Amino acid sequence: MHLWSGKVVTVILLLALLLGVLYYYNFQSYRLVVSFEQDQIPPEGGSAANTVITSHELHLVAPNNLQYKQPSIVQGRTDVVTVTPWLAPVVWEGTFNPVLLDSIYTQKNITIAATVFAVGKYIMFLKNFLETAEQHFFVGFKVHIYVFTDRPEEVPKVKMAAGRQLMVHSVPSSRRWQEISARRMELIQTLIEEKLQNDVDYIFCLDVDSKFHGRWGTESLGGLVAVIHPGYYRDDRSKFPYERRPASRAYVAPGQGDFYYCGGAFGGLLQEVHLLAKTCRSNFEADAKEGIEAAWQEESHLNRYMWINKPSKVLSPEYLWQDFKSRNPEVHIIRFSGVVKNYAEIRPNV
Ligand code: UD2
Repeated sequence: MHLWSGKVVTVILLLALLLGVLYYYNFQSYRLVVSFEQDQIPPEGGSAANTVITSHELHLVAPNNLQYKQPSIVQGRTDVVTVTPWLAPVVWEGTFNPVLLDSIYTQKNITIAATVFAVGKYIMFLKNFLETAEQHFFVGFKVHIYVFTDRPEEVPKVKMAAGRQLMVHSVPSSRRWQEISARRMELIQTLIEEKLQNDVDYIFCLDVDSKFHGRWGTESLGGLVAVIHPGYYRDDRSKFPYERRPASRAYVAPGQGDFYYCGGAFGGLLQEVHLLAKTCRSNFEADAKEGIEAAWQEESHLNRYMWINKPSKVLSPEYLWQDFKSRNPEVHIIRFSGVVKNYAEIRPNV
């Protein structure tokens, strides 16, 4: 009898212990989620991929003493469209308040990565790119610039502000410019997987033969961010240089597609850009196995991707103009633009 009641007590104690463990486990996971949302600090060991969406994208907290111009919903830009049909903002000068946005994102303590490829003679563009990035690209924020080059010894020394860093990665050269340009997707995918997961919140992938002229900052942050190509934004989509062969994985059929986006600038949250790079790379490689190279290499694959996976923020051509074009009246400011270059002189092939 005594032995039997002892066993009952042991079973009850074990059950109580089990319930206690279960309760603690549930409570802990709840606490981690809630505390992260409140404090905007990732739970220890939590990857940026899990945490960024809740903190950086959905919860925008402004300092309560900030003074700024009253916003209006009846006055503003009327000469351009500022929202896509899927309700993503299209960023033009005059549609955002930089002081308000910077104060919101400063509190989040974010880090922004940028990738830039300078292979072969394209190294000549790097100095200007880096120097102007110091003046205009996310000034006052933590910025990590990743340079990919086959000439690491020729990377210029550019003085960078506190919190800004330059990382140089060696990559092989190629005899075809098309391959250099297209291989960027693979290298961006690998960089994110191997180096950036826990250090960076957002990433932008930019062409090196370009320079900054005006602010490119927190207004450009978003989940998946695309830039409208300056050469086609007034055209009918039948004129867009999409890949038109159905056999290619970059194919966009006549009558389809939203805008024509640049291959020279895109970005967003780390996990979104990872998915984009991985998908474009695998489609590019699958095409190559069948002897197909899309009309504009990875730019064609990016356009196909962005048609299916709508960007959550679209940057106007202010964010990638071309120096050989005169400025159109709706473009109030040129923030970043491609320099004029002699293709025959700088590319390894024509
Ligand atoms: C367009 C796109 C570019 C890419 C390409 C199609 C814009 C402004 N540019 O530009 O991003 O999608 O079409 O493949 O949207 N590079 C080197 N060394 C080379 C060749 C290229 O480093 O020998 C790198 C460099 O970072 C350069 C980028 O690849 O900025 C794109 O090459 P490009 O500028 O020659 O391509 P382009 O002008 O046809």
